Amino acid sequence: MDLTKLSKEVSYALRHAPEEYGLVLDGEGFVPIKELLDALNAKGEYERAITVSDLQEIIATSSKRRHEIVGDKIRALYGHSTREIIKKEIAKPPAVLYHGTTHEAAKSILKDGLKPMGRQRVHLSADIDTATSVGTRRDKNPVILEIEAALAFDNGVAFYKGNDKVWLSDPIPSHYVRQL
Ligand code: HQG
Repeated sequence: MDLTKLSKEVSYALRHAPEEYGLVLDGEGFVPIKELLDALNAKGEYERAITVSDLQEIIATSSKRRHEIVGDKIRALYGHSTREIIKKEIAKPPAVLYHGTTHEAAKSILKDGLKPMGRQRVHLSADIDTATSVGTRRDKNPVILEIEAALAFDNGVAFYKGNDKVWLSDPIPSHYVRQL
């Protein structure tokens, strides 16, 4: 079983295109596991039927905690681009968070601030290593930005927890951002 392919398809369905799978995310981004499995299996693109154990395995073995199972439901923890904004609990962030990006994007961010771009919220990293691996997706020598997260939060910018390494936020004005 190609678990990487499955993980990518689950992310695609739960973050970006639930309607392509006949799924409707609830307010917190959950769908019934059975509906997801039925939709994946109806396409018949895997060597055998996908089971709940396959979903548990991608969650248990992935280096990033992207999905969460609670009871008989599953959701993506971050990354959404669907029109309906997924409800997340506001949480106080640590003093600083990081964002790894390209040289070109960094220039705009230092001028205009961090924007969600194609997703519902800005994505931030809890540490420099995580920000570096996020940035390396697009630039082999990424720029690391440091965000004064607690100060921005105290001044009214909402932050939300994705997982232990990934934080989400509303747009962040540039005066909270500096290049390391
Ligand atoms: C940039 C992956 C110009 C921003 C990762 C980024 C992460 C601006 C791009 C998660 C800008 C958006 C999210 C501005 C922001 N002007 N560019 N004002 N503000 N940007 O992919 O944070 O493996 O939507 O710097 O690891 O790169 O999929 O966000 O380059 O955790 O689980 O706009 O996705 O996780 O790109 O990555 P993205 P991201 P997974």
